[in-house]
Amino acid sequence: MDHAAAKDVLRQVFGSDSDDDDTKVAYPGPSGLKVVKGWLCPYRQENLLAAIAVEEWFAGSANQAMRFGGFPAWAEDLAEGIRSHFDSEQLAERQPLFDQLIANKYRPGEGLKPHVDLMRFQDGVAIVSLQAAATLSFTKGDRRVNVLLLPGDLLLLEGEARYEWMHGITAEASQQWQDRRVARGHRISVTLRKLREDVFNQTT
Ligand SMILES: O=C(O)CCC(=O)C(=O)O
Repeated sequence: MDHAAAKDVLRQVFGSDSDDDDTKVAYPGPSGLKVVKGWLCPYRQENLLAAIAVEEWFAGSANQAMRFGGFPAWAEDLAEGIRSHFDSEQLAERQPLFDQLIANKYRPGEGLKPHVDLMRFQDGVAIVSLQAAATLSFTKGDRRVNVLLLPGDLLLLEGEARYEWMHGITAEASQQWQDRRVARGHRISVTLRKLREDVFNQTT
């Protein structure tokens, strides 16, 4: 997404194209849920999308790609950039920080079933959001917290947010977020996780 397109998304969602808010947002609700808004500038988003395109993961009708270990160099760089944003010291020092990558491609209106990430993965999950806005809904019983993700945002899940709340995306052409509808576009996300050591040892 070029800079003008990124500003269009911001204008559409916020009625303003100001993109200088790079604060880390902690949401009421699940502890351990954090969004680093505008983590990737439009230039870096563009480079990341170009690197993903080179992988040809989404050739044909594929809408998901999964890699274990042996990340391409761009994904190693991406992972290292995330490290300092985790709160726990253990995550800040984990080597490697991640060994599994999933890239998901959503067409406008496509959703993601609410789920808790599989227990075979350790704590500390990161999701990089690209190309279009989407609202990720976190639910626990009758509690619900909607998190708007814009292109370039980084979502971090630790502790309660990772283990006790489900997250998913409603399958709607536009989603309600606060007092407005946010149109869905073609979106790509990159999820990074690390297998538990005991699971890793069984599979290698
Ligand atoms: O696309 C997203 O933002 C969420 C991805 C996700 O939850 C997953 O890959 O398990």
